[in-house]
Amino acid sequence: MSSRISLTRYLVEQQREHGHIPAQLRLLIEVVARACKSIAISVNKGALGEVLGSAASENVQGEIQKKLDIISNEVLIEANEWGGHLAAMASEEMDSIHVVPNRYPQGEYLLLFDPLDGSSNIDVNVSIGTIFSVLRKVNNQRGISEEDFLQPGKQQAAAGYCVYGPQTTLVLTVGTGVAMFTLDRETGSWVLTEDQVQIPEDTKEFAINMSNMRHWDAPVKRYIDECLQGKEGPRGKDFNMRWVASMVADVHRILTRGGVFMYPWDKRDPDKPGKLRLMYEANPMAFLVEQAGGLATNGRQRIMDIVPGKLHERVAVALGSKNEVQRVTDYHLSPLA
Ligand code: P6P
Repeated sequence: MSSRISLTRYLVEQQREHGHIPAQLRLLIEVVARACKSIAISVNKGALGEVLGSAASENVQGEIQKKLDIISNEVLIEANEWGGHLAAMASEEMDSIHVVPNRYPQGEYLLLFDPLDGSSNIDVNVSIGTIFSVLRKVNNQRGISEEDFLQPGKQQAAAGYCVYGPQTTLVLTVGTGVAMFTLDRETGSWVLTEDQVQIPEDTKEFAINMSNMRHWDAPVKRYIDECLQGKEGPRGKDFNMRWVASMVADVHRILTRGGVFMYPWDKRDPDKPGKLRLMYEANPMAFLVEQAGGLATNGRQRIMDIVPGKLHERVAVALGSKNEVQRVTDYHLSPLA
């Protein structure tokens, strides 16, 4: 069996080859990876761990928090506070940023995360995941504030997710391609199982919540309708549909075999650009998808070019196989006469 490459060795070799991973960033990634292992253990216990069901609280999004949402958030906060690699953290589950307490040294990075994405799937034993995004602290003059986080996704230093599914898999980019690490439960180590992941430019598989069709705007309706017409229609091929309702699981499938994922604007909430969050869902996934040769737009512009106005900003998302996302974007930019 070829020698197994651990996460640590991968990061050391990326640093050697690209001079791309300063020690603080390497520590950050290893700490987050270790926190994901702890979360995986809690998730895998399910009913045996008394961690299923809802907590008696809501998050800033107005969503009922699951017990595991809160547990996962606390695991990530506690794992990252003391290391000296971070200045502050932001989470889907917290109204405002969490600045590293004065008793610990402050570092160069900002960490954002959705500690447990897809949590509506927890109680029904369907894959869920942790999504994280890493930014650099750009203003060294003063204390950290929310404004320091409001950077476009193209400024991310690293991004990734951990999917808690049949396998527990960590997927990571530091800007030199996408690598996948599978958790070896016997040794507790992350083992490199895919490197330089590439998304096929074409696909026959789309992921969207079809029950929202009546709420979509015309370009999205046109794109999906053409897919549904199959080989007799303008696309000249039949399409398949998947919707896990867990972004991590849908994106992992797309990174693995191609596809297009969409959560578009819809008229139920016309003032909201979309359901998904820019900073800790769309941006990290967009970084990964682009690093794997795909595209990620909000229907009109590259997601990673969007300058955020607020921490919990939402965005419409179309990401995945390059030629399909380009088509969706073209339909938005040059609608039928
Ligand atoms: P719906 C999970 O709540 C999430 O944020 C994403 O992981 C997922 O893609 C989407 O929402 C599912 O939304 O409306 O289909 O339940």
